[in-house]
Amino acid sequence: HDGATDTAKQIDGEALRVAMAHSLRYAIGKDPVTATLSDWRLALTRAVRDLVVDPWFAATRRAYAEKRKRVYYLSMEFLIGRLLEDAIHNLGLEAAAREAVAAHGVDYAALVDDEPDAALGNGGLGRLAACFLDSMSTVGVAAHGYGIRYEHGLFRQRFDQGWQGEEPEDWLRQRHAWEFERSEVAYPIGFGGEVSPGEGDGALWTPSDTVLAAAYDTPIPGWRGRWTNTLRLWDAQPVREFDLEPFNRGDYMAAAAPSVFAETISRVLYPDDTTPQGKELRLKQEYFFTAASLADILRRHRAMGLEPRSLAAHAAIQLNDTHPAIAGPELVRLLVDDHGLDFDEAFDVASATLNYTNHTLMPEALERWSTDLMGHALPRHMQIIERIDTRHARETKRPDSVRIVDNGEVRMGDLAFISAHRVNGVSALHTDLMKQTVFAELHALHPEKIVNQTNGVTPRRWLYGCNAGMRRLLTETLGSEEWAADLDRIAALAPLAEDAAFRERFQAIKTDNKRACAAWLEREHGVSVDPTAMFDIQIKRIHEYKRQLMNALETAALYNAIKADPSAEFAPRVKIFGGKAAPGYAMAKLIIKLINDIAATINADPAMKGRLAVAYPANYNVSMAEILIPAADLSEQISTAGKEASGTGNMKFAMNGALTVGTLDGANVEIRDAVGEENIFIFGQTAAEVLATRANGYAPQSFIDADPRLAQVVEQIEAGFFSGGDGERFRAVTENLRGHDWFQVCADFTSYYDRQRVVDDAWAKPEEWTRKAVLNAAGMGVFSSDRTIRGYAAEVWGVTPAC
Ligand code: 26M
Repeated sequence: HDGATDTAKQIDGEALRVAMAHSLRYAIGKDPVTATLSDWRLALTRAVRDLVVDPWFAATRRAYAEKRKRVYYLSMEFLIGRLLEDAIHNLGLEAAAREAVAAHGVDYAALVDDEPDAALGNGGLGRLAACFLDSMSTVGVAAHGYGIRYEHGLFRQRFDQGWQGEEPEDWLRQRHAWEFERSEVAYPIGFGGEVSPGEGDGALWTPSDTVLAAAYDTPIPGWRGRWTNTLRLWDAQPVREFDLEPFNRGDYMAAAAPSVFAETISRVLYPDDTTPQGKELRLKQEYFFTAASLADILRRHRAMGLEPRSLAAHAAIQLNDTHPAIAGPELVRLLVDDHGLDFDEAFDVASATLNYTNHTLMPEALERWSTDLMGHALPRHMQIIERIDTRHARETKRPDSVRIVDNGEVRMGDLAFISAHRVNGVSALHTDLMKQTVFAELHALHPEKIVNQTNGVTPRRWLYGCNAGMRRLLTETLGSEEWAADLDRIAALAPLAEDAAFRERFQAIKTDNKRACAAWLEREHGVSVDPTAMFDIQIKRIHEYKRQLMNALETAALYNAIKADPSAEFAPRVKIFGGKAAPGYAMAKLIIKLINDIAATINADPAMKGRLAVAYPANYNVSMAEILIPAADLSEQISTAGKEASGTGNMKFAMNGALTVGTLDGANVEIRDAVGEENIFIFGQTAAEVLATRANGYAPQSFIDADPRLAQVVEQIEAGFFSGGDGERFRAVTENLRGHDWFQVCADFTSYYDRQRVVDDAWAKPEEWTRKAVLNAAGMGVFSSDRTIRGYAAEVWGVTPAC
């Protein structure tokens, strides 16, 4: 490809101006005289959406005509962020869009910025699903994403005197201009009730409650419109809007009761991304979207004139973690109870069609449902799960080893594993650890099942879209814009790392991005920072295992060191934190407050001017990441080794020319291999060393005693040094540090602090630093999610991409 087969209609600025005027008037119903910024944004969105429709139909027809095997990506979360600019970039419409918007007298940046950030996900898992949608459309995998159309996405975070507060998010208040409502596509989804025996292996399930799953489609255009897929999100609706009888009596609450129950199911995204609470509503959400998706998949399969037993030849279903793992039993139920297959045939079809991606090894994060709850909400599925368990035990001749149903609980990871054709990890290290730990027994029984597919990120959003300066430099250097769909081409930067003139241009782009970021921090968050200082950034969900606490301790120790010796040479730094804590995760919320207290102390000290500053802008989300990542000099990837399955922020930063300070965890290991170990700052224990430390009776206090810099900071926190003399506030933090320190912050602190001083030394040699930065970007080809999707296509799904 070099643009030759692009199917997106080319349209100039004048034509787009006219299209905008037309949508404003006829789709939005507004006169230009009274149109608000949002009206103009909706008008441009409609005009661009219109241009997506033809390539969308073309891809749909082609998939059908070529009888392409289809991929179905089932995910509780799609953290898609804003879509307008992304679509404009993919379709090559930026110049036209800028011209059209300007012609209407509207500011383009403000218009794009007006779009709500669709936060239908918590973090890495949801954002990965969004990158995969973009890549499946770019490489031409015929795919549907299936998920939930949450009315409220991830909560908005605010800080009240440094404490996290949460507010509901409301992205649908201004209607979602990208979606097409499909009122004709709706499936009844049952819950509860009774099961009576049917013919053969079949049964008759009579649910006690039923809701409707109604489809909303968002087209996902790939690069230059060469392929376009669909994201289908399910909205829960009542089968009947309201009961007329109580309404006529005047009991309006009772009349509305059925719609309240139904609509609750798609009301809100659960804000916890590790500890499943075992809440009934969560199970209902999982079953709701999984059952609707499978009904839709089977309907499409049947509509092509195909038999249910041939499903695996025409469809591959990917389960994004265990959240949709009820797909195994549900597919068996449909095939047995509705289509008359016997149980063994049905299970063979299901387990040839389904695949499962694991995203975490942390035992507390693995989903388990009590058999009582499951048996009550999904009685037929509980029967089928027991039968899958029995069959597996019999077939593997290990009746006592792995059991899906164990101790009154259904273990969803084991269910997903056993129901799947392939099971994958998300980085090489994580995949090895899966084989050695959580799935050791199952792996021994099924040694061909586990495969690795290292995560990636879409270079359209995370380089082309968010970093216009780098985009121009790459396009000029590489000769066309095609690097955005073929990121391996970026390797051609490596020799230019030795070219002083090139380095200067590369560095100038970083400086520009930092200036823009500093202006944004000042404008939106009221913090002023020096754009010539090193921007040292840690942005991700707040979790103990990600060790924002270690970064905060190092920040405080650096502060102490500068105070103790004002003439010492430390690199001037701006430490930037971003991220949300689950509302019920007390320790994570306390760490947020500690970071904010340390920030306030440092920022208020005039001696820190030009030397050290800390910024923690509230409400980190995808749009904020798009500002911070291109401005980063240093990327913090400092999790306890063995805990971060992959990480994907690590890839986004390196792509944008940041150097990484990190542990040998998740994909950091592969990033080191790709950029060379002299171009990354690795520190700390390996995964094996972390286990050995624990096994040898870890005593964090001995590490505190051994490093006076750490001891001083812990004592300061205990004395209330950062909190106006309140020595109680962070007791839970310091007691944990001295006592258990589950994530071995103390064991790695010294190595981290010392590595940061090596980072300081590297910063003092700007030419060397930039050389390393160029080599980081040059090594990132392999971390495009296009590579990841081609890997899934070949090794998991058995499909051939069209592009
Ligand atoms: C489960 C049950 C109830 C409520 C919420 C959940 C839940 C939701 C999200 C559990 C885990 C969730 O996400 C985990 C996650 O984001 N994992 C990250 O996945 C990324 C993509 O593979 C990896 O890069 C990260 O390392 C991994 O932490």
